[in-house]
Amino acid sequence: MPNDSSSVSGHGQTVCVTGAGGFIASWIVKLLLERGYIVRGTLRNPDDPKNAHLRELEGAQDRLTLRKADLLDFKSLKEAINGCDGVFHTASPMTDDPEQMMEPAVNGTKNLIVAAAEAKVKRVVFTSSIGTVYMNPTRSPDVVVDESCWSNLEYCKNTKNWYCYGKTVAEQTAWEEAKEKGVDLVVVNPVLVVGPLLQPTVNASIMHILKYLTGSAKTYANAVNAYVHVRDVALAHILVYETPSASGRYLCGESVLHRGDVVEILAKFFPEYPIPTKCSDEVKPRVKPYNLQVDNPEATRLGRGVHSSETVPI
Ligand SMILES: NC(=O)c1ccc[n+]([C@@H]2O[C@H](COP(=O)([O-])OP(=O)(O)OC[C@H]3O[C@@H](n4cnc5c(N)ncnc54)[C@H](OP(=O)(O)O)[C@@H]3O)[C@@H](O)[C@H]2O)c1
Ligand SMILES: *[C@@H]1O[C@H](CO)[C@@H](O)[C@H](O)[C@H]1NC(C)=O
Ligand SMILES: CC(=O)N[C@H]1CO[C@H](CO)[C@@H](O)[C@@H]1O
Repeated sequence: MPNDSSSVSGHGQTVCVTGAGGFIASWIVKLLLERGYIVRGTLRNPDDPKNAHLRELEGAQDRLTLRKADLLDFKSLKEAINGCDGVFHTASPMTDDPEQMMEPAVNGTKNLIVAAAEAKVKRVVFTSSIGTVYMNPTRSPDVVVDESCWSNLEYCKNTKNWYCYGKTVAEQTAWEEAKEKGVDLVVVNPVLVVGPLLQPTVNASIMHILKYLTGSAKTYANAVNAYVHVRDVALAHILVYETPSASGRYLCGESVLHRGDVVEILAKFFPEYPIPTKCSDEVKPRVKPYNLQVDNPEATRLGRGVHSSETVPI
């Protein structure tokens, strides 16, 4: 979008993106560079070839620097954030192993907010998840899932859903710490994110689709997920950063699909691939889609629901 007047909205501002080489973060970095921002990306290992794509992005040569930082190393975070106007905190483990999940997600987020407070940044945008919103077995099916919903920690624990547990505690920690330290925090809660990869390595949410194309999944689950395009997620992060009145949480989702619908879409676009046609659960009734709030006026104003030209979920 080089001719778009918004393409220079970031002119002169320096922002930090944590975990810059990840699936979503790489798109955030790309769009920030397109909009004229000076970007500092943090990585645990800047020299790892899996991060080389960042240096190839348009504008990267002049306006992207990569810093080594670990979420559990406060000093490294502080150094990366010092001098920044804003921070996009996207780095997080995506795993159901509680030992790998909790400390980087929770202590790391706390470190990040404290470092942002000390550096007096104008705003922190935190990448949370639908996982902090919808894990609640007592919600009745007709209730609209929106930004007011919170996952039930006991339920996450009992179902060993440590990713949702960790993200929920991390988001709660972010809110508490931001309030205490006077940090302007805005949260984006994406649903399952799909779309083109900028990075060379496969990531967890891409695996969700890829397993149906490679033949490694012989059947599909009797399950429902909400999906959103990665470019829309990246844009939502930037719009909540740029909109002074933005506050609170922003669910970022487009459609709610049964896995049967997903494999049908894939089969239409990729008939040559071994896409499963059978559900793994032929006994229970087909799980019903949940009622996701995708078009509240505030978020629409911020550009959520901006549809990309590429809507194929791969
Ligand atoms: N993909 C989805 O469907 C989805 C949906 C909702 C929310 N989210 C959230 O979006 C964010 C990014 O997800 P993604 O899909 O882009 O995942 P991803 O590609 O796996 O990226 C995650 C990034 O976090 C970094 N990271 C992981 N553990 C870390 C640690 N201990 N210290 C420092 N950095 C660490 C990784 O850096 P290294 O290269 O150093 O490993 C990686 O760059 C996460 O916060 C995730 O919870 C994702
Ligand atoms: C993480 O935070 C908990 C609770 O504040 C603390 O007990 C633990 O030592 C911290 N871990 C690290 C690695 O900082
Ligand atoms: C499932 C999977 O392959 N996850 C990978 C997602 O990407 C990060 C690095 O960006 C890897 O560390 C994960 O193993």
